Parts: sequence; C-alpha cells; structure tokens
Amino acid sequence: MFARADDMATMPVMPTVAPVKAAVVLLIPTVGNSVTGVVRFTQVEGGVRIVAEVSGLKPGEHGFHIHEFGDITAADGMSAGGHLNPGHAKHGAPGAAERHEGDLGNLTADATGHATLDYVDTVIRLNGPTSIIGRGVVVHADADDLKSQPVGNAGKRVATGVIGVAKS
Ligand SMILES: [Cu+2]
Ligand SMILES: [Zn+2]
Repeated sequence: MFARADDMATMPVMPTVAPVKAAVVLLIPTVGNSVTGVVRFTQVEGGVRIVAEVSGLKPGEHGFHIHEFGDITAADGMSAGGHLNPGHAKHGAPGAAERHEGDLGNLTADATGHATLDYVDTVIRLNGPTSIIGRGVVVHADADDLKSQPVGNAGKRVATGVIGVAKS
C-alpha cells in the first residue's frame, strides 16, 4: 500500500519485515558429548516441515524438543530452559491433542548413531506470537516417553542449537 505523496511527509516510516519462510539450527554438542547436526524448518501447506540430520548419538531414541530460550551458553545445555509452551499445556507427543509447542517427540538413531527426521508439524509457527525463531533446540541423552511431566523424562542434554531465520 502506498500513501499519497503529500501524506508521506507526516506518516511515520513503518519498517516492513517479510514473513519468515524457513529457519535453520546448527546443533552443537554440550560439554562431554559429540552430537552434531542440522535441523531445518520450512513453511509448507498445512504446517512447518521439520528435517533433521543428527549424528554422534547413542543408538536408540532421543528426546527432541524446542526449548524456551535460544541461550545455549551453559555447558550442560540447561540455559535453554524448559519446553517452549506458550499455551501452558501438558507435555505430550507431537501428534497428541495436548502438547507443548516444543514437543517434537524423538529422534531415532541407527547403529552408527545417525538419526534423520522428516515430518510436517501442524502446531509450531515460524511467525506470530508463538514463533519458534530465536528459541532453542535440544537433543537429549534418553528417550522422551511422551507422557511424563513436565519434559518426558528425556534426561541430559547432549546437543543444543538456536533457531535462526534462513533464506529457504
Ligand atoms: Cu528437551
Ligand atoms: Zn514438552
């Protein structure tokens, strides 16, 4: 929308920011661990596609969440806080009727410690008041049981990263 030229002089200049279409996370191991990876979030029809590639894990399931803070300065990852939960819901599975925004379930590592994940999440948002931008991603030592409160009993944090805006 363009204002008429004679209105422009008195109108405040409103910054325009394009909606976020994609985001990326570089996962960095917490102290004493060697888990690394990349997670991409992309806006698609019906939700946000999550594609994760993680390595250096113990074989088996590992809790995988978006946490409240993009602060990954603590050696043990605890500065990322609890699960992203703007709706004050209970912890649950990604497909559950009630869950935290940040509840992405588990990564499943193969015998070589490599895990991949690719699904479309219908709850998380790249834009708006519950946006995941600037929040943290945490990979845990143990499986998320998808029901224990408040965090699924997933144990220590083996890798953390910050969700940043990506070009695509
Ligand atoms: Cu977590
Ligand atoms: Zn949770």
